[in-house]
Amino acid sequence: MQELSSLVEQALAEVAECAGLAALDEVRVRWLGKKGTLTEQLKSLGGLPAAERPAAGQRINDAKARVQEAIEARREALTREEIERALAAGRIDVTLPGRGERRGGLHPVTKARLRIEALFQRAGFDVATGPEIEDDFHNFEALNFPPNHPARAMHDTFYFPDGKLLRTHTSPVQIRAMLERGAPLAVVAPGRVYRCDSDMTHSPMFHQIEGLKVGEAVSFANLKAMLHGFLQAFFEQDLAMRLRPSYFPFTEPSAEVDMSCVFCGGEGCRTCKHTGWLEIAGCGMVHPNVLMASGIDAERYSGYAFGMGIDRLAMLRYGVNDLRLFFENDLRFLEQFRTL
Ligand code: 2U9
Repeated sequence: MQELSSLVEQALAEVAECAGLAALDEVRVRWLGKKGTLTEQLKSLGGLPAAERPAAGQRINDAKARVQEAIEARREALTREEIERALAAGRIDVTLPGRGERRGGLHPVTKARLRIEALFQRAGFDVATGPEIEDDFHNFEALNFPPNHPARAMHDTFYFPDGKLLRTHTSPVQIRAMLERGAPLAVVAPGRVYRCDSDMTHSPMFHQIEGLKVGEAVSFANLKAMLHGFLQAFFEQDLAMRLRPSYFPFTEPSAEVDMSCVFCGGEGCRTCKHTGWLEIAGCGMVHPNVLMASGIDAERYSGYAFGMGIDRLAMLRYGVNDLRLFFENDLRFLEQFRTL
């Protein structure tokens, strides 16, 4: 009896001293395991007189239960301590500043578009946008393309089964603007346009910006001055500009716009194919049929219009020699425009 209670005290002292779960388990095995000190006590019961065995067995089992209980309590305490330690070690200070993720940049075509828009806004133009899925009226008919006219074939249109189409130019935006706002009016319409055409220098989707000014004495001279001023501002250099007669169904007269080469200044180089000139835009006086289709009195009002490719303007301004670079989204290319 005396011996058992001193064994229990010794076991409890060892349990209390355990500093970790592994040590605690060693103590458990030493006292309560198959060959543990207290378990061995039960085995020695056989040496007692039969009358004493039940009481002695009871005392030994009580002793084992006390030690078992102490081990469980200690295990719980140690586990909690371990969790506390792990939490303290892994604590995240949410008030620390971030790691400085690098900021992204705008796509060069977007940069060019914003720059062009800002220049025209400064000259009194509003920026207008419209749907990329259009109908025949806004994309062709109102722009004086007669049905089955060969000029429609020039546009290599993507059609939907229901007769709708992907706009081949941003001109329908300006038809909508005239129908909604009437004259006088000055808008630029930037956006994606689509033509079923793809090679080294043509993408089936490209970006255009068109301008339209309608008013009471809008002249071809006004058009020429606006375009020349725009090109010099956009390229930030003195440029020569020339017009060559052309044909578009929606303008009359019509012209192609060339500017002196921004790379060689007109001397002749690879970019301008040794001509000294770069084709940069198309323009003309809005055809009276177009004004009338848009509800504008063509006797009272005249208008000029122009169109140019934003991708091409971006290539020339940023010195990009391959159109496809704009559509591949290769970060090694795009990162060079982060701060531009
Ligand atoms: C309305 C009336 C007239 C817009 C114009 C051009 C000439 C032109 C091309 C330039 C390069 C398209 O991107 S490109 O391939 N554009 O040559 N565009 S006049 O004339 C309009 C527009 C809207 C209501």
